Amino acid sequence: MKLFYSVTSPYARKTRLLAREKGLQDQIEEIACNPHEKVPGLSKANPLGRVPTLVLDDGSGLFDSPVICQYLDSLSDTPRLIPKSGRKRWATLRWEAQADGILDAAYNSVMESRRPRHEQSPDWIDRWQDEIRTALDAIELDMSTLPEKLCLSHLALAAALDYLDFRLPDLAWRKGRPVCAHWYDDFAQRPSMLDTRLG
Ligand SMILES: N[C@@H](CCC(=O)N[C@@H](CS)C(=O)NCC(=O)O)C(=O)O
Repeated sequence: MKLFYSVTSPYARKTRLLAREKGLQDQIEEIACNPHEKVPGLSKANPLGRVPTLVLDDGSGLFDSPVICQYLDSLSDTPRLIPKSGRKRWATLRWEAQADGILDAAYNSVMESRRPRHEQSPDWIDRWQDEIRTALDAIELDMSTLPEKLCLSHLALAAALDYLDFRLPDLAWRKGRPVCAHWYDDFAQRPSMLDTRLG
């Protein structure tokens, strides 16, 4: 398998974290690229030209990051990082969707702020950043529901929080959210996190 990723993509980071936590990294050739440029082989596997894109051994492409996570998780049962059924499964996928929603708002806000100033919409940037703050406040209250056992919920949340540190440090997400901050600072020391640092 081949994984197209970029070193700054938090969505790709989530899939790379999952691959490492499952011990699959030796089965995946990671190809670093810039999806904003022409990348040989990427659009054939993913007509949207985005990362992450996983290319299977038969040449077919899988995207986006939630689909790649489901696929990689299905390859082995030890450890299973997405519960197969029941309430735990939906809770895990909800954590992922919430973290990905934070990423969507953060990514949009970063992209918008890179446009020429006269083309930017401060209203949209405010709206996206408000979404992030509201979601983080909800997460702070929900931290006790994060499962003890490692699963996709943790990986998605960590990928989102680290992206905020990386791209939106002025948002100061830790302020007023001590439970989440304490959890993240500990989680960030995992080898999978250190091995996939954004940059
Ligand atoms: N929902 C997608 C988002 C993927 C995405 O937006 N990736 C960005 C990089 S962080 C990208 O490839 N952007 C290039 C483009 O849109 O042309 C996922 O979860 O994989």
